[in-house]
Amino acid sequence: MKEEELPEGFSQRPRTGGPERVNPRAAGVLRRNSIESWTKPAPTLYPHQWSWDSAFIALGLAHVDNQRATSELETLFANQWATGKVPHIVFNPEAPPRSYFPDAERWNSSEISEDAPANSHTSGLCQPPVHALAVRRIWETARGRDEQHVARARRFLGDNYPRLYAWHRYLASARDPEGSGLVTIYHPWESGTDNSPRWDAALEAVRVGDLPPYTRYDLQHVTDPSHRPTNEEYDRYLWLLEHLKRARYDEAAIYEEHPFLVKDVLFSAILVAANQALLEIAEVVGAPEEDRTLIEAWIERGRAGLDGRWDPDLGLCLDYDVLAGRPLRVRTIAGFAPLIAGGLSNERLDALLVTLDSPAFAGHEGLHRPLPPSTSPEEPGFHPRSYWRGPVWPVANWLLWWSLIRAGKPDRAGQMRQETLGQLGEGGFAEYFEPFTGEPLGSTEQSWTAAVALDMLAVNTDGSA
Ligand code: 9WN
Repeated sequence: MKEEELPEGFSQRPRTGGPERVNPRAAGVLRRNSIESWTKPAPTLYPHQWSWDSAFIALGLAHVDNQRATSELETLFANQWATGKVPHIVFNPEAPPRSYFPDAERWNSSEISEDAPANSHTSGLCQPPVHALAVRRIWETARGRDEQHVARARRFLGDNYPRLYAWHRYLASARDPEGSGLVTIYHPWESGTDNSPRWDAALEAVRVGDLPPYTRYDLQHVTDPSHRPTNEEYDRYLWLLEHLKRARYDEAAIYEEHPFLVKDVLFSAILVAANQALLEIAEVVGAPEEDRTLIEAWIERGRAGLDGRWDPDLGLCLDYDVLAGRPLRVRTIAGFAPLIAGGLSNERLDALLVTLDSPAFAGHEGLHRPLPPSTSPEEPGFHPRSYWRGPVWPVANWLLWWSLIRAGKPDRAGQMRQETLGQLGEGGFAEYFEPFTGEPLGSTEQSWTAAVALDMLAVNTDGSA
């Protein structure tokens, strides 16, 4: 059942009462953060284009302004590397000086690597591949509208299918030389869950050497520095960047000597879900049969890889430290990866639902709302106010909500939606929320928070748009 139709464009009539009132405000956040063809993740903290933020933003925009949703992704994909990698940041030349660090100069990717786009500046990392999910949403929301809309969306799919395919092929090959079905990340920033305790053990093993001096600018944009990663974490983040530069961003060289190589289960699960979307897109554009066969193989391999990382005692899936040769045994929302990848046995699905509603997550006593903290409050690394160490992230709730619908659990999905929208109605479109008080933290007016609200409001209970 649709809550209600969203009016065209951004100018929407304000509503009152209930979670639905987030709708016009959500569209307003995206409008205010919008810069020509793309959207800043937040007004000041993040002044450039971020990869997975843009994918979520496009997903939300698909319900409001389908054409603007396509330009969001086109802008990002125009900066794809020759290897197929979609960079995690595309730098905005108009951003105020000293507004974000590491900046384009520190990454220096177009100078260092022939694979980087020559006429723009990007980071040398990537982020989880949510993009195909957004492209599919653009198609779903265009279908059934006038011919012009449908034709434009079909063209967009045709133009972007090869880019998506190259992106997924890069992840399935350069990032998985072992053929394990799991993606290797080179930096916690690639996971999108930067300072999660998932990475503590692997990061501790990284010895920081002679690090060129730097100044953090992120701390100017938050009310309390303890919400952001610590200086020690930043030193390690910057040291890993120096390593990547020394390897000239060359995949084989990185794999030889990089001190942080981790199989990320959340990233890998998103790739499986994105490959399912890519299969549907391949169908629409009439892609060659061999592409589809390969995509199907990636899906199967990804699910098998996740299956191999299942921890029956925790009822969760665990990341794997390639260099140390051991699983990273920390309970975080990433552990729900198999739910996102889909195709589960009833037994595995039930086990995941039990964990989700257990005291380790959404069933923890004293939570402001029954929403899963990013890190389990039962973990020693939990911190209720620090970034990915405990706060509730609406974008993570979206991933679980959407996966629950796909898993045939509409009631549990409905509760997740209701609580998430309720939280936003109460605290606004913050980047993340304190799990025990519901206090909004990090950046206010965070674009992807607004975008997932738009999607949650517009999508039917069976997941169709
Ligand atoms: C580093 C933009 C990004 C998100 C990430 C989130 C945070 C950056 C930072 O902000 O990361 O990439 O400076 O902390 O962790 O998921 O894409 O919103």
